[in-house]
Amino acid sequence: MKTFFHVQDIGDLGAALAEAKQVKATPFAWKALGENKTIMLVFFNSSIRTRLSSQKAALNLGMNPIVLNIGQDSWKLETELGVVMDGDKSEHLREAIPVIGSYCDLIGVRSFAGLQDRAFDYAETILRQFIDYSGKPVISLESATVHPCQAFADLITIEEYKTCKRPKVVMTWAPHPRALPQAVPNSFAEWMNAADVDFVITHPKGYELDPKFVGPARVEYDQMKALEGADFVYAKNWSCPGVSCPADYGKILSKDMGWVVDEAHMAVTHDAFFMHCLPVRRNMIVSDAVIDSPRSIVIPEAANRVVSAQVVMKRMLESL
Ligand code: AN0
Ligand code: CP
Repeated sequence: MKTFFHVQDIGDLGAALAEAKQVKATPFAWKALGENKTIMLVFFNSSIRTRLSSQKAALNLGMNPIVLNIGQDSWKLETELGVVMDGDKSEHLREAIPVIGSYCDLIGVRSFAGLQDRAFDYAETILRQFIDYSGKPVISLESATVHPCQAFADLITIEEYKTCKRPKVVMTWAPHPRALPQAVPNSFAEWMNAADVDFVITHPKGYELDPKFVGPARVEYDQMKALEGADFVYAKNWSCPGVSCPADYGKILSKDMGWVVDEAHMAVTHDAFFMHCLPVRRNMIVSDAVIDSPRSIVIPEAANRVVSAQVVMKRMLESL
């Protein structure tokens, strides 16, 4: 595997889930695979889970992780081509990426959407440069439009907790005070469409995700109707994807607190499990009662981030 970006990169999902189960049961069985190998984890944005789970996954495989926080302990990097670099950016990605690539065997990159320019974000302009200029396999650790390590961990978690063959999984938008990217809902939709689940997306009008991620999923604008009979409720905020109105890209269109997932919402489900990728704002996205309930699986979901990262790194090491 040379890139981990879309669900297709992992190939057959049944095989990937079986491998995840094996990796979870015997995490240290491939210690020799990563010997004398280095992964560079490049962060343009904050993280707890991605940073720590990626380092842990690398260590489980016997690999050396190095973390680089851009702009804090590195030079500030220019990302756009053709600009006169007379501002605060000291170096261009065009030099920095091949240099980083020369020090490692694999690269992981976290680079959120800027939410200013839809075309720049949806072309994955920064991640593409890492793929093109590093000469090394590249993992998206949440880039402008996707968060595949999260979606893979979510799928592993659903597989572990489901009690019927084809569970109903509902992804619901929820309010948030800041404009957030669409990467998490885009990837979750992409992975759920590829998995054997009954998948429904619910959000207020104007929050339609890009059709290439929605695929054949059902979209239901009535949140309560969508949640009826759900086995899993996956909450997430996202800003306007700018599909029907490009001028609204990255904007907050609603702060309707009626969408906060509380006990009244969970009551119409099939005793659903509650999921969220974290970090989560309590009583904005989900009520204390729901996230503290025994049906909340946000912690095991986060724990599975080590498993998804380890399967991806293992496959990349095997194909070096
Ligand atoms: C980020 C987002 O919504 O994309 C990261 C989630 C994993 N969330 C925040 O910035 C709060
Ligand atoms: N879920 C997730 O990616 O969390 P972090 O932003 O803390 O890495």
